[in-house]
Amino acid sequence: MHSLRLISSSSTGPIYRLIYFNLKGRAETSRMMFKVAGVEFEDFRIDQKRWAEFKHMAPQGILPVLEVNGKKLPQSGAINRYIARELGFYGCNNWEASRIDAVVETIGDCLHDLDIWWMIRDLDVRNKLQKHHEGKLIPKALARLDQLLEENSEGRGFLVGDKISLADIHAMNYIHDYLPTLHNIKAEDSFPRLGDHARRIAEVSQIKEWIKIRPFSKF
Ligand SMILES: N[C@@H](CCC(=O)N[C@@H](CS)C(=O)NCC(=O)O)C(=O)O
Repeated sequence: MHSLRLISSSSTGPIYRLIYFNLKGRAETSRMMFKVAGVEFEDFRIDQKRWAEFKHMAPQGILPVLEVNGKKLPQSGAINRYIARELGFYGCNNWEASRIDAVVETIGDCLHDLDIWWMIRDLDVRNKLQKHHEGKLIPKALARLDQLLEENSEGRGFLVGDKISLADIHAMNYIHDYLPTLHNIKAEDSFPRLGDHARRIAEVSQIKEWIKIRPFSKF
């Protein structure tokens, strides 16, 4: 993305630029970690209509890309973990980091399936897959998340350990945004503990403020 304008920062830390479309999608968890940590980053959004001009500059021809002092990192999972490690959202030890991974992977199972669904053009197949996804896969994934939550402080605190992590923010985005918007599913109807967790995370002051002011996008 070298042709994009240079950014400046008054801080002495790394200069971060997160490049994505005007979507929450695969970048919102990263954005929220920056916000909660109070670390400056450039939230660079490419107009999808102009994507062809920029695509060749993205390392894998896809977004998001995180630039750290001009170096480019692709893949949202890697970006999330990089930010989580740098800014303290990846637990206190290897065990906690791996439990955080377990949460992210549980959500990843659903998102992977969603990717396949998006690509299917045959309406009949698409509807069948959607029914399976919403009727079977999502409830199973929510039950697994609920169990992970219950195993940590009986579900009254965070998903892992005793402070907010990548797991909490990622799960909140999935439950708070993806499920109601894309599937018309309210997790709290069947899993009140998970719904309560998402509500509490969305109430964290920096997240609450960001949700209020962030650029509008449906997904
Ligand atoms: N596994 C990648 C997938 C990235 C991906 O598919 N990004 C989409 C937007 S959500 C994209 O860049 N599409 C444009 C294209 O493929 O040209 C990740 O998680 O970052």
